[in-house]
Amino acid sequence: MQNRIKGKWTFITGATAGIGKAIAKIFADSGSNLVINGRRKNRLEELKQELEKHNNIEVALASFDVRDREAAQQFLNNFSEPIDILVNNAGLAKGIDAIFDADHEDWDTMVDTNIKGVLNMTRLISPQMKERDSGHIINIGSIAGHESYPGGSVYCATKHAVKGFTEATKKDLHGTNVRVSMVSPGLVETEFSEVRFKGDKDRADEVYDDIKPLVGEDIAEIVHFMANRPSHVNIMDAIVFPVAQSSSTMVHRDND
Ligand code: NDP
Ligand code: 8X3
Repeated sequence: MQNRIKGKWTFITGATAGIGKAIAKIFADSGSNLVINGRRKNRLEELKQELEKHNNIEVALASFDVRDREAAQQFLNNFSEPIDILVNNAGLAKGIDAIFDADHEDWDTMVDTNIKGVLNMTRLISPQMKERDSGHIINIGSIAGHESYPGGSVYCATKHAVKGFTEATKKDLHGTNVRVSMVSPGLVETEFSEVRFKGDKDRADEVYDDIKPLVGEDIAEIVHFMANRPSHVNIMDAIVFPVAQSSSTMVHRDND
């Protein structure tokens, strides 16, 4: 298959774990230079070493919180390479409480990261893409952006926002050659559930008990496929389940 990614610069938010880290690896294997973002700088440094050892690419570290618009702006002011592909992946769920019990701080964290983080990065990077009349913005949405489930009110709302934002961004860039896409996964075994259940590993493991969930690489391959299409091909969205899942709430366990 033709490699259209080699030599490009790909900016991946949330590359310290899970789906983002898997995207970094697969893009590095295709020879894309990378900007890897996340708050845990030590993890970014380890990943940079690993990626540069096995691939002939440049890797830049962007250790900032995507909620921090000034930090993002400052990084980009000092970064002179053009960003060809922006993967807005950083995101999280906090808690699984019903709306009448949910925690305000959890809401703020989800809304500020999953919505405003994506807005911040897109606002900062899309002008250079528009100016060059080329580029690709790929947002990681969720099945929670297509349907809703109890206990997911705010998380689902943020991912519905990502869907709306992705579609509106495509329309804002109508008539240019900048592509805008989204991937909407179901259950992927990453650190996601540990973060949602605030470090309760047993509860997190239960989410993936008795099923074969997706893994980060499954989603990374789809992001890579989207980015590697010919420049006239714009995939808008891909909903991806493990075969054992048929909706947010329909999950077939081996012992069912
Ligand atoms: P992980 O918890 O494994 O990874 C989340 C990544 O996001 C980490 O690298 C984390 O880095 C980063 N991140 C979180 N908050 C911030 C922030 N404020 N600023 C910068 N980086 C941040 O989860 P996943 O890999 O599963 O999640 C990736 C995306 O996929 C999310 O948007 C999630 O909503 C979405 N998704 C996940 C699904 C799943 O079942 N796992 C299904 C559908 C969608 P650090 O902590 O170092 O900042
Ligand atoms: C993460 C998948 O089903 O927990 O977006 O909302 S789910």
